[in-house]
Amino acid sequence: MATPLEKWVNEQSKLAKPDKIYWCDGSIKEARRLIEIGMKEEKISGNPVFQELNQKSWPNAYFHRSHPTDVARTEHLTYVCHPDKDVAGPNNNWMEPSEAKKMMAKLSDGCMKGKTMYVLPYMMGHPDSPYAKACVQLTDVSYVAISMRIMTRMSKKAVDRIGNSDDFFKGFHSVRDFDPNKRFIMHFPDERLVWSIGSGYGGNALLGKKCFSLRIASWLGYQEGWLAEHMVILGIEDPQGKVTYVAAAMPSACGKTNLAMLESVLPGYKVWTIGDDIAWLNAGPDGKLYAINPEAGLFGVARGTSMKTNPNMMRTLKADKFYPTLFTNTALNTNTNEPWWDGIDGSIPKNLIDWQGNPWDASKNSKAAHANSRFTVSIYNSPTLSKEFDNPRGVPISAIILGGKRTHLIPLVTEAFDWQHGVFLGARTGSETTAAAMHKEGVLRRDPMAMLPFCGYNMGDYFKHWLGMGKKLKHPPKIYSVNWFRTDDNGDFIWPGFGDNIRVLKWIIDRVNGNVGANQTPIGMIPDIKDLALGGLDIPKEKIEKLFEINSCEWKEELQDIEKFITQFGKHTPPEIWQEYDKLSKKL
Ligand code: GTP
Ligand code: SPV
Ligand code: MN
Repeated sequence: MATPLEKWVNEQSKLAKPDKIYWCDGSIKEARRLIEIGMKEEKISGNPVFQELNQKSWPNAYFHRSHPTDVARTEHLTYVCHPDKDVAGPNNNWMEPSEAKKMMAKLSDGCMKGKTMYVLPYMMGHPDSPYAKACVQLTDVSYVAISMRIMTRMSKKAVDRIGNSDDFFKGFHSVRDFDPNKRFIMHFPDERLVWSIGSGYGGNALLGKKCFSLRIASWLGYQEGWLAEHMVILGIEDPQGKVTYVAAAMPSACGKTNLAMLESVLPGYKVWTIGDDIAWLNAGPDGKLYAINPEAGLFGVARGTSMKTNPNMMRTLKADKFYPTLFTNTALNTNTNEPWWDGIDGSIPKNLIDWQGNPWDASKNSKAAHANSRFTVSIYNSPTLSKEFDNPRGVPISAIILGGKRTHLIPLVTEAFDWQHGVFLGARTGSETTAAAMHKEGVLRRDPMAMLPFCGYNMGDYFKHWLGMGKKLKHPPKIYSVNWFRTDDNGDFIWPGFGDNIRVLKWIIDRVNGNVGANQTPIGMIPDIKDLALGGLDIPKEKIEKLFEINSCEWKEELQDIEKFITQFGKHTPPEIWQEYDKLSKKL
C-alpha cells in the first residue's frame, strides 16, 4: 500500500509529467551528482545551471546565474489563500483557494516534461526537536535541490518521521519556463501546502524558507500558541564566559546575517551564531522564551561582505568542508574564475563579466554583480557556530531586538518600557526598502517585526498574538529597537556598524542582567552615553548625541503614518496597540 506521501508524489507527477522522478537522500555523493548534472545537463536561458569556480581559493564553490527576470522575491505575485479574505488581512494578496488551485493546476500541467522531478524530504529544525517539522518539496531544477540541501536538514529521516501519516508540509515547485507573467507563489495555510511556479529565486523557490517557515508556520503558531519570526538568533559571550541569547528581527537586507556572525571590536566579547534569518519561538516550561533556528544554511547578501565588514562570513565561504557553496548572480573575474561583488576586499579586477555574462564596462554605470546577488552556504561551515545550534530544545532568549533601516528619526537603541510597549514598538517599525524584493530601493514602508511580507494572516491578529505570548511567559524577554543606519547632513552613516554593533549589544545585555540604568524618553528608555562602551571610536560627542536625538516635529509626522498603517487592520487591531499609540502621542 502506498503511503500518503507516495500517493501525493504520484498525483503531482501525473500533473507535472516529468521524464524521471528522483528521490533525494541528502547524501554527499548525491550532492556531487546533482552538481555534475547542473554543470553538464540542465540549462537556464542557455547557461549551465552550475559553473565550477576556482577550487583553490573558493573550495567547493559553484556559480549560478538565474534567469534575468528572476533575481529577487516577488511580493506582488505572492498570495495567501485562506478561505476567508479577512483572515489573510490587508497585508497579504489573497485569492479564493479553489480558484487559485484551478489556475495553478493549469500552469502546472506538463510543466516538468523532459525534466527530472526531484523529491526532497527534509526537516525544518533538528529531527529530535519537539518543534521540528517534516517537509517534502518537489522541484525540477538541480539548483533548487542543492540549495534546499544546504539550507535544510535533508535526509531519509524526514520520510521515516512522516511514515504513514499525512501530517507533513507539502511544497510543489517548478520553474516552468521562467515566464514572469506566469509566476505565482501561492500559499494554502490550512493544507500546509505551497505551490510555486515560474521562479527559481531564493524565497520564491526554496519553499522551506519564507513560504513554510514564516508564512505557513506563523499561521500554525497563531493557532498553536507559538511564534515564527524573521529573526536571527545569537549568543553573546561576555569576558566572564557568560552567554546571553538574543533574537533580532530586521527586514530583508537590513543586517541580520551580519549581526549573527559579528566579530566583536570589544575585547573579551564574542558572538555565537544560531541562526541568521528565521526563529521559531516557544514558551518553555520554565516560563522563558526558547528559540530554534529551523534552517541549516545561510542564504546571504553578497554585496558589502568582506574581511572588513564580516570576516566570519568570508571564513565561512572559504571553509574547506564538504558542503558545496553557491554564488548566485555575482560578477565573475574571468582571469581567476572567482566571484566578485561590490565591497569585496581588493581592487576591482580588470576582466569582469557582469551577472548576466557580458563583459563589464565600468564607464557604463551598470552594476557588475546584481544588487541582490547572494551566496548559499552551510551554517556548519561557520567558525562562530554556537554549540547549542543542534540543541533540540533551543536557547532561552533574554532580549528581542527589532530593527529597521532608517536614515532619520529612529535612535541607535531604545528599550521598551514593558512587553506591551515593545509590541507597539515592533508594530510601528518602518524601514526603507532594499533589493531583496522586486521594488524601488529606499522607500519607507511600515514593516512590523520585519514580517510585513511574511505574516501568513491578518497582521492585526498577529499583534494580538504577540501580546498573548507576553502574558504566557513568566520571564518575558526585554524588547529593544535598534537602527544602525542614521545618516549625518552629508548622507553618511553616523554609526560604524558591523563589528562595532557589539557596543549596542553589550548595553542590551548589561540592561538585561541589571548592570546599568537608562534614561526615560517619550519613545522609550535610552542609554546614558557614559554607559556605552565607546572606547577606541573616533566619533565626536555631538554626533553620538545625534544618534539619540528625538525630534518631536518629525515624530508627529511619523505618528500620522503609523496611525494610517494601523487603521487598515480595523477591528483586528487589539486595543492595547491604540493605548500605546495614544500614550506616545500625548507624551510627544
Ligand atoms: P536578508 O538575507 O535579505 O534577510 O538580509 P539580512 O537582514 O541578513 O542583511 P545582511 O546582514 O545580509 O545585510 C544587508 C546589507 O546591509 C549588506 O550589504 C551589509 O553589508 C549591510 N549591513 C549590514 N550590517 C550593517 C551595519 O551595521 N551598518 C551598515 N551601514 N550596513 C550594514
Ligand atoms: C529575504 O529576502 O528576507 C531573504 C532572502 O532572506 S529570501 O530567501 O529570498 O527570502
Ligand atoms: Mn531574510
